[in-house]
Amino acid sequence: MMLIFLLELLPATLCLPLSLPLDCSDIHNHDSTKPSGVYSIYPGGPISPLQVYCDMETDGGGWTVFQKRFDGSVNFYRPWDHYKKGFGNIDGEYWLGLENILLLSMRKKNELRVDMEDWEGEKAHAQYLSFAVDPETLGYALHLGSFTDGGAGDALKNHNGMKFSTYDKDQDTWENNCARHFMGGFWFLNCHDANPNGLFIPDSATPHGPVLVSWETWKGDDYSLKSISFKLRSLPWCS
Ligand SMILES: [Ca+2]
Repeated sequence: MMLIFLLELLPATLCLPLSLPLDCSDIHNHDSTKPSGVYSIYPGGPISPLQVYCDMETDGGGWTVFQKRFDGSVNFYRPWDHYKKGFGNIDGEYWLGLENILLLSMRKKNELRVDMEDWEGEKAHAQYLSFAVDPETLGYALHLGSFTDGGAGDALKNHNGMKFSTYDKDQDTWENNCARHFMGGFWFLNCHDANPNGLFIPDSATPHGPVLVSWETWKGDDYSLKSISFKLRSLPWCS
């Protein structure tokens, strides 16, 4: 028991040969031929495996996916407790959970990439040099580093520094409730330039207003994206 306890206390910055991966980067760095798919990672220590989808293809691979939408099979209009713990299907659509995202952002320095696709098959992405969230007591506030444009534009610019909100936990800067109004949990301000956890509408031609899965700087806030995914990649720490 004591050994397990001590292992959990080991900081990730000690460059020991790791038998258990903290994230998808560790898996990829150990064996770069591993395909994209579901893997177990251990950001919470050796007795707390976490199933996650690893993107091993995009821009060299090694991405830990924490949000994924592409078929509308999972309801994202959920309460705080669900957004905290995570929900959905790891081999389908899911939200990894704010506690898990916090663990990942505490263990190493990470970059963020958001990949998206429209209904004509066009793709774009946005990338941020760093990504971190605060603990729950500080509202899981979002902290993003410098932006690199992959054609999608910087729709998270105004979300930087915001706390996370759900319909039953309003931490936005609007007098009303953004999460309730725009049908999903996110780092809302008053309210959004991106609504990745909003309503998934398979028909992009049907106008529903800004409750849709949207990225305003690419397609506007009344275009429902065909897919979107948020992924983290840790920076090398033993080079
Ligand atoms: Ca409010």
